[in-house]
Formats: sequence, structure tokens, C-alpha cells
Amino acid sequence: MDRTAQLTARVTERGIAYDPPSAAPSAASLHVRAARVLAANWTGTSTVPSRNLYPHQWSWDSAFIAIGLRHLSPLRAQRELETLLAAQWGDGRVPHIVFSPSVPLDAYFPSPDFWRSSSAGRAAGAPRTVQTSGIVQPPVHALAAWLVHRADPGLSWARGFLARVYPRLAAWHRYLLRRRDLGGGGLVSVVHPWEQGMDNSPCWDGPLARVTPAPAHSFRRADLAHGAPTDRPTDLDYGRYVRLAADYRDRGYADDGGEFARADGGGEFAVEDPSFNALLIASEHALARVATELGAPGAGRHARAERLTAALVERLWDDASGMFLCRDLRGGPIRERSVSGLVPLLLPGLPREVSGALLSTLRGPHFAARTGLVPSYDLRGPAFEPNRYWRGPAWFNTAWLVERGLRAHGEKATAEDLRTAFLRTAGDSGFAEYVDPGTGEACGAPGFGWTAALTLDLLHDVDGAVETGEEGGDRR
Ligand code: 9WN
Repeated sequence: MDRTAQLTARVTERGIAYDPPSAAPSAASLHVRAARVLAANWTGTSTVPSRNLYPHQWSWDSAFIAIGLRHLSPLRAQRELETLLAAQWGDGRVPHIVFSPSVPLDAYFPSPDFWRSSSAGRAAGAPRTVQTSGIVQPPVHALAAWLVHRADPGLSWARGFLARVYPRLAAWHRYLLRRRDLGGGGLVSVVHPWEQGMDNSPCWDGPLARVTPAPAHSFRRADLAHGAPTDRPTDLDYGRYVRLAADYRDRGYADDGGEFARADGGGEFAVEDPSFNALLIASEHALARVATELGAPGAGRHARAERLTAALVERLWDDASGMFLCRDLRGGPIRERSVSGLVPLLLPGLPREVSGALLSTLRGPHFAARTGLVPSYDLRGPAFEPNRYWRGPAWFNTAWLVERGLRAHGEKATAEDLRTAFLRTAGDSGFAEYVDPGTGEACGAPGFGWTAALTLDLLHDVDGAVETGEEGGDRR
């Protein structure tokens, strides 16, 4: 029996509940369909998020994809991460896109000739032989590497997987902690909405309003050839994304360190984001485990993760909203509720009153959607749109993070409801990129990489609270 058949048999054997409308697929067929998506998106060295809309390798997509792939092929999961990390820059940053040389330039914008990584990024140590973007995405990678190792430790040791990825992951975290603490309070800032991953969130409307958009005639969007304009960011927002990226490129992708807070320092956009920082904390705990596994001391990393958790609460917690908020380094707290502010539930080391309030907010009127998934933005917010990119739709990676967070806090029944909603909607939508949170209608790209991968993870790692603390459990 090959591995897929074995896993399918195991799913069937365990009788994993799948509670769909009438003629719904079984868990076993869901597994097979998800595996097919990942096979179709596999390039031989990594997995594209979508063959049409995103035909290259994306950073946080690959981390989520590896987390699911480990159930199908631990070898492919290891390769996924190794391919990404091979494109790491000398300063430690892991680029948000690694471009495939075999894909035509006009298939995705901004293309390699926009980023010009090997020339504009030379001082920052961009690789010469592979073309990449110059910005980053959330650091889910150490967490992914740890989970991938745990899926098949024998293979991992035989290939020296952990020993090879550890120094790269450590350099990645070092880059973020040393070069991106732009606010000087211990947290990492993103300098572009694409870095945070929830590109078009209403949270960015305020900071983006300061940015003069690049003129529409100066670039050609490729996304509208594959996505409905009503689902995608507007041209005005795109012009601002392009301006920010071009300015960063023209500064040689240099980071301004603690200078940003000064009026004359850095670029126009710098935001401390709860989800980005929570993922860094979860990954720092995972890196501590990797270090210990390799025989190196890991306690320092756990301690650093705890300090970061304290900084996250101190700087971004908002009692009145019952959730974390983003902080604009120029304008202060951003008073919009986004799923980003719920993602820190992933961290077991939160003060108990914080995790309790997060659970209430999750179940309350701003986030309790009819599909049972978690909307990307406040259902009652002024900017809510059920179909437009990150302005309301439900995404599957954030649902997975919240599901794991619920388990980390012992909220098994709510986690189980979310897991059921995830599996049902992922299957019914054809593993869509995202869905309308009220109806479950599929939006964006079909056959989306992380939707399929995280479906596999929730099928196979049923009780898996991600190990994101030293000992687990909330603080009193
Ligand atoms: C820009 C690939 C990426 C995801 C992001 C998502 C979207 C790109 C785009 O697609 O961003 O990076 O062109 O809109 O917002 O989270 O990583 O799936």
C-alpha cells in the first residue's frame, strides 16, 4: 500500500467526523482531493499557491503547505522549506516570493524585473542566481520545520534536515528582531501590507492614505486576468502597494532600525501587527525545540518568546475591543477589528484575562459568522465586504491558526466546531483561496495550496494543539 492509500485507510479507520450537507464527501475522499490539489501545484521543488493567480513560491504559503504536506510526503515537505530557505538573503530576510525562471514575466505582477533583487538588493545580500522579491511575509517557517521534523524524525535525521535549516531559521529571526524593531519597543514592524499577508485589510487604510499612489499607467496588474475585480484590491490600493515597494527597492531594501519613529526616518508605512508578531513568537518557541533536539541550549529562545509575548500584550492589547489591535508607528493604535487580532490565541502563555476576552470576542457579534469560519474583518465594521480581499471573507490559514489556538487553551468543543466548518467549506468550495463568511461561496483562486494542505492537517492531526509554549497553559 502506498503512503496515500495508507493514510486514507487510517482516516477511514479513525472514523473522523465529517458532517456535511447530504451527499458530502467522506474524510477519505477529502484527503484524496486535497492531495490532488497539492500534486497539481507541485513544481518539483516547491508548491505554488495557485497555478494561475500565484505561479511562483510564496513564503508563508510554503510554510502552511509544508505543515499539510508532512502528512502526504515528509520528503516533499522538507524540500518545500529547503527551497524557500535557499533563497534567503545575506542579511537573514526570507523573501516573500521566490520566482520561478520558467514562468513568463507577465504571468504575475510585480515580476522579477520590478524587484531587481540581485542588483537593488546587493548590499543586503540578495542571492545572485535566484530572483526574489525584497519584502518578507509572516515567520511561520520554524513552526513548520519543527512540525515537519516531528512527522518523520527518521527521515529528518537521515537527511540532516534540522541541522541544515536551523542556522537559516535563526538568521531569519535575528533579521526580524534586530532590523525590524522599528518602533523600539521589542516588536517587529512590517513595511508593506504584503508583508503582513492580509494585503487589503481595512487596518491598512489609514497608514496607506499617506502614500502617494504610483500612476496607474506605470504598471500592469496581472491579477485581474484571473480574479474578479470586485474580489481584488482596487487600482488605487494597488498604486500604493507599488509605490511602497518601489521606494523600498530604491533605498536598496535597507531597514532603518530604530530611526523610523523619527519624522524623517524610513518609509511611509510601518505597522506593528499582532498576527505577524504572534507567529514569530510561536516560531521562536519552535526554534527553541529545534535547538534542544540538536543538542544546543533552547531555554534562551523560550525566554525571548516570553518577553515578546509580554511586549505584544503591552503594546497591542486593547481591553475595550477585547482583542489585539495593529499599531501604526506614525498614527498610534488602528481601531479596526481584524482576524489578525485573534491570531495570538495561538500562544498558550497569554495572561488568562487576555485569552478569556479573546474567546468572548471570537464568539461575539463581530466574528461569529454563519459558516462557522472566522471572517478576516469585523462583520459589523464600516469597511466590511464579504467578497473583497481580506476585507471580510474567511481564509483557511487563519481558521487553522484559531483552531489550533482554541485547542491550546483547552476549548475542545469550539475547536471541533471550527474544524468541522473548515473541512466542510474547504471541500465544498473546491479548496478555494477564501470564501464569503456568511454563505461559504468560493472566491479567489480554486485549488489553493494552503487550503488543501491545512485540510490534510486537520484531517490527520485531529487533537494537535501546536506546541507554542515552554510548558503550555495560560498565565494567571
Ligand atoms: C501578494 C499568495 C499570496 C498570499 C497573501 C495573499 C496574496 C499576493 C497578491 O497571495 O498576496 O503577496 O498578489 O495579492 O494576500 O497572503 O501569501 O497566496
